[in-house]
Amino acid sequence: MEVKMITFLPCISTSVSTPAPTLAHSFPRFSHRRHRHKMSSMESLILQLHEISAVKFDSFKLKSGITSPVYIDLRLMISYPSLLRHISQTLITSIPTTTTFDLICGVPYTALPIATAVSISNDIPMVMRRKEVKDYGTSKAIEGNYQKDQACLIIEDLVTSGASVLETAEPLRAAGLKVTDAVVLIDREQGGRENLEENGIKLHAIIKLSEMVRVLRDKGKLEEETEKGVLRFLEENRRVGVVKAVEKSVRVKSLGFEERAKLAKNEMGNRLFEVMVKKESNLCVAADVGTAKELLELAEKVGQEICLLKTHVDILPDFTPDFGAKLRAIADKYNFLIFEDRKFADIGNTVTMQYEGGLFRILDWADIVNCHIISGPGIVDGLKLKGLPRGKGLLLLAEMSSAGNFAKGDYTAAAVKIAEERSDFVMGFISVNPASWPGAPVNPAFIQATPGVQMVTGGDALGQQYNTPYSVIYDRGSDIIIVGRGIIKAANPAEAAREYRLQGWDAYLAKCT
Ligand code: 5BU
Repeated sequence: MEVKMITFLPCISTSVSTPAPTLAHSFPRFSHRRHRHKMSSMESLILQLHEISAVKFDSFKLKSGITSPVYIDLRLMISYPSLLRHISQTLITSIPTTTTFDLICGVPYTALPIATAVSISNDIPMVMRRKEVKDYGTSKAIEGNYQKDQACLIIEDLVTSGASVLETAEPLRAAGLKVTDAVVLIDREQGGRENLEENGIKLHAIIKLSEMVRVLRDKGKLEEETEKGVLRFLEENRRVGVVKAVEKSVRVKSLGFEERAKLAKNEMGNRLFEVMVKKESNLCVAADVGTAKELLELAEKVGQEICLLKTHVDILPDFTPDFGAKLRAIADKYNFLIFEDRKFADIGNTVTMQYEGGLFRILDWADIVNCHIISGPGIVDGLKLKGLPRGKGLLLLAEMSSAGNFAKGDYTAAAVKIAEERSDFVMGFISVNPASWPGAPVNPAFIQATPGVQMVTGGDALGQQYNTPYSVIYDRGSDIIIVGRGIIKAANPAEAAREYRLQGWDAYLAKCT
């Protein structure tokens, strides 16, 4: 492998005032001289980043699908310790003195070494947000020692839309920490500042992408054409970011659950909306426990927090015919509905028997069931034949949460069409990203319920994919979060359910204001 020798420009002095080892850190406000120092430090940083090829100018296809004339890969900085030191010092000294904080947290993964460098050289305690929450051991989303109400500064390497910062802020806030500020090395100026501001986070950026290209052009590192191309790209994409934000606010200012209850044509759909409003809960717990006994105990524990309890009755080895009546009594006591996640998939005639008969007699005790539409609309007609006269409701699987699933595009659109044509029985959908469906927003009479939810994004070893409550409800346009292991494997499921309920409900309220 070719080893490139790089001479670094001198680092800024590391003799910035190290804060006293008390809690609540802040750094002196910049004087004029300090400002000049900051400018030259920024220029030196830009040149160093360019020199190690952390910033490249060409035509790059980004994750979002758009083609960008600039690509930034800050992961490289870990190979250059003096640059990492320089970055961490510049970041921390650029925070205004008015901003105080007790802890810092880097956004995984690229900003973790920066946060660690800041922590060590400034004696500021750090916490770490897990990207994947373990479902064994402590199942903590936040590692490290902290106390409720401490202020935590988020450290990030690069901000585009601000989504990664928000994904880190969310579990920090859920853990009781205050998050009001984030500091970032490079702001791509594509709506991140505005998005974060909307979510109560002030962004402090060291380098703006437009400044970066100007400096590189001034220092003869960039052709005028390239500079112009990048600035044009930024201008166009800045607008895209703003338009998206506007679209979002128009979309989310749609109806609240109270109004939507009136629109629901299915009786159970109407009831579910009303339960949600009454209990201020859009939380469905997926009760995937080992036995019927445990399931009933769990229902008692989380009953007060939920609007729905989701079951997989065929996993319960101790199922007895009185299971339904026992669960019904708990559901009535806490005012939640029962959703058997049966995922019917056969032809109409067969599902009528599977719904009504067999060992489980689902029709007797489940308020809601769901089905695939793989076999065509006849499956819905079959279930409706049995369910409608008894006031039940049906959710169609329009999307799934698992990686590589085939429920997308035309399949999702077909589910919407079938639902529209049978809205007396179909109350809504299992969905993942209904805000992105063609013709969205979907008819608000339908309820959207989304599995694959945990406090942090990630997945399990078998293809499950997790989004956060906020992103599911606010960004992806769903109504109900379906949470299984995030609650049932928690040390205290009742407390975890409460936390998920509050997060889910806050995200819903944010959509309505
Ligand atoms: P988890 O422990 O939060 O991953 O559980 C998710 C639950 O939702 C589990 O009962 C699944 O069977 C269910 N689920 C899902 O995860 N993804 C889907 O697309 C559908 C259901 Br449909």
